[in-house]
Amino acid sequence: MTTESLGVRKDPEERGDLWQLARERGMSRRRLLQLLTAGGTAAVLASCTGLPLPTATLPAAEESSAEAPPFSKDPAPFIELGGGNLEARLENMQGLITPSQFFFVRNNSVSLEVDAADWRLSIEGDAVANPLELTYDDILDLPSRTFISYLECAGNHRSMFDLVKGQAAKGTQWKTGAVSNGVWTGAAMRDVLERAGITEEAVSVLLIGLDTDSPEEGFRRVMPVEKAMDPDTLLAYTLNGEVLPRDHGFPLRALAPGWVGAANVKWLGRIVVSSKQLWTRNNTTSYTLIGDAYPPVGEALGRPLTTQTVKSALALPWPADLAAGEHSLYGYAHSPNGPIAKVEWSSDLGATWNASTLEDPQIQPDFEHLVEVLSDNTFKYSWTRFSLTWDAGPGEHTIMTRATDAAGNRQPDETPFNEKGYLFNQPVPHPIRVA
Ligand SMILES: Nc1nc2c(c(=O)[nH]1)N[C@H]1C(S)=C(S)[C@@H](COP(=O)(O)O)O[C@H]1N2
Ligand SMILES: [Mo]
Repeated sequence: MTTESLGVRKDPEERGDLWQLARERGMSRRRLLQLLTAGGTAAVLASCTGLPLPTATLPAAEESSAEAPPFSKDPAPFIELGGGNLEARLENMQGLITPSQFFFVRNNSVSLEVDAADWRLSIEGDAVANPLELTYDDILDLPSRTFISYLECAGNHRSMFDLVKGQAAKGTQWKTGAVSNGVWTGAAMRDVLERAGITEEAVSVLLIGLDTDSPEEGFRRVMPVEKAMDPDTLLAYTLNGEVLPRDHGFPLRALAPGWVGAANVKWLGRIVVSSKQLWTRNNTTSYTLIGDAYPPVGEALGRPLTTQTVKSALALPWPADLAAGEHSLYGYAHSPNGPIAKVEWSSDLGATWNASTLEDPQIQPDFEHLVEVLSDNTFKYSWTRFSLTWDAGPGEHTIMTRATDAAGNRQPDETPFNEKGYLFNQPVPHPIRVA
């Protein structure tokens, strides 16, 4: 995949490409982000074009109303499931990248409002020699990486335990929209851990969010040191080229490509590096596979989740209503183990399977400019868009899709039940009514 195949480059000013314009005018990424945070696009353009600048330093604390709304984005385009959850409608996504306004949200409490000027990230624990406190600017000053990654809640497809297997699992009844695909920029978590003098004794890295209303003080999730030190595990501060939205963890979140959504801690405030295996609610009773198929590990009631599994879904409403005749249907497939090799589809509940077409990574024009700052692993963690052609006759139908990744992992015929309904990945029979 080369950048040429992604489309013709236009003049950055003409296509409103802030990042490239800023780069051409010699503006540092740090300055760009400061301006974006403080005054949005207008502030960056003013600075690039030499117009008088709004007095923009770091964000002035917004006047906080008595009760902050649970989300900063408009919930209208989403399926609202109650609590802190906004389920994405895959049919809203017209290309590879999920625009922020359609990106799913999963909060155990509410979207926090954090002032970057007061915010600090502390790195502490018995397995760091040099505990640190970093400011937002310190993080922006570190070398950055940019790539596309999907982010999926471990509970995505949970309602299928009930709808498909007739055995309901506890938790938010997501259908297929607790997943989205974004372009992320951040510092490598590894660089920060190394600055703090991480020692050879390190075993567990505990990430703690600033949420105070979540079931335990700060949303916390333990990551093994190997994943924390993976160069692609980020402390992310932009999504789709814009300052990380409040709903997605401003000013800083963890991005753990391929791992369960819960590992991607938002509004990150503390990192504790420990020489012992740590256990908290979120790797003992939550975000843990509990059931007959999953013998308990350590202090957990089952097997703590790590990576997601290979999955696919159609980008259609549930149920979908179509007119009779030939249709091109689209969907998305993803795996934590590299690219998708094939997606098959079945209109007879899996008796026979047909090949679907894997689309080239189509970056929508709005996001094309970001590709220029991308690297070798630009698409490594991206989902894949696929299409199939179906001749729809009147009546009630289902279409199932089944993905196989490059490592040969295929969606299984059966996902064993687990109490909290994580990682359902057997093919989903998508209901379609044809009139
Ligand atoms: N601080 C904090 N981080 C969090 C959560 C949370 O409730 N609080 N939810 C987690 C879960 S369960 C998921 S699936 C992802 C969702 O990320 P998104 O809302 O940006 O899509 O965030 C994770 N990070
Ligand atoms: Mo999640």
